[in-house]
Amino acid sequence: VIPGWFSEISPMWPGEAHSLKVEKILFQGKSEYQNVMVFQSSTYGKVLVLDGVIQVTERDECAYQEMIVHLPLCSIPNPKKVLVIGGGDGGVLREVSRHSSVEHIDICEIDAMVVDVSKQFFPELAVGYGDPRVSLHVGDGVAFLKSVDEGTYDAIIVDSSDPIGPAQELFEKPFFESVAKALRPGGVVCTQAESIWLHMHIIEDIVSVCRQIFKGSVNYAWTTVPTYPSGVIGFMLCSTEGPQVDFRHPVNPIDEKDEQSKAKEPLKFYNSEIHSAAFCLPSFAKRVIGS
Ligand code: AAT
Repeated sequence: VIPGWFSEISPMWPGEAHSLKVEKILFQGKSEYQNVMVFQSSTYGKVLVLDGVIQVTERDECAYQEMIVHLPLCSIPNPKKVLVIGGGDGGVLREVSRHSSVEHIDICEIDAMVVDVSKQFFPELAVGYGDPRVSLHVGDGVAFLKSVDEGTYDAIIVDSSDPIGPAQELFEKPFFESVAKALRPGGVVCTQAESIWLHMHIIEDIVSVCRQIFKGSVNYAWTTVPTYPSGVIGFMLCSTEGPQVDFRHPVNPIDEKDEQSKAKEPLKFYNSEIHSAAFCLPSFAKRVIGS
């Protein structure tokens, strides 16, 4: 450990630890679920850390939040009801609200401290809570989904932390079964699905579970996020039986009109070309995941 630097150390990426220079620690607390820390870094803006793992930095959050939202929502016509699991910082909400077809957004985040800290230190993420279509539910995503009526959502976005700690069950088969039930026919889910450089075994398990459960499409996509372990992170995208979804060819491009009507900052990362490109996998990953 280098004095004055934050190093991200975890058994999920043994033998390596990405480090950021710390200018100032802004918040340290312990919630019912995890240790919460916010610091000002020298080169990535403010950083949110949960149990020692980087969740968001101001500089590169766009690459993750825009992709985890627009990959699923641009793949179906007219998404109306959307559920977000995790994502307490509000960044995913900010992106969902760019879609003018959306009528209602539920978010189920387990940790109220993440929501409060984001409102205090990350106004550009927490701005997502200002949309009147949003309802916040503080609780476990697994339990929340069990209480949802069948066929409720057009899209479910699982913006979850890593499978050590409160997010563990969000990577398991029963959870994916309840996701599939909560979706309408031809509805879509996009889940945080770790790194092809570090977690091929986890990805392989998720893919095999999803192939059993989702009778529409099952695809893996990825993006670059410099402050996530190995600098890349992926998403599992699946659709339920019903109207066919071709994730590689977005049918609902996000256009200027949608963005301007909400007076938002323009998209920084996502566009239709990067959408299609995100599904092209390196050969070593393609061999395990399939196409
Ligand atoms: N958009 C920021 C990226 C995240 S945040 C993940 C969120 O999931 C956290 O706020 C955490 O409190 C919440 N969470 C964890 N478990 C549950 C659960 N069971 N139900 C609801 N919310 C939960 C992801 C960062 C990825 C890091 C990659 N190394």
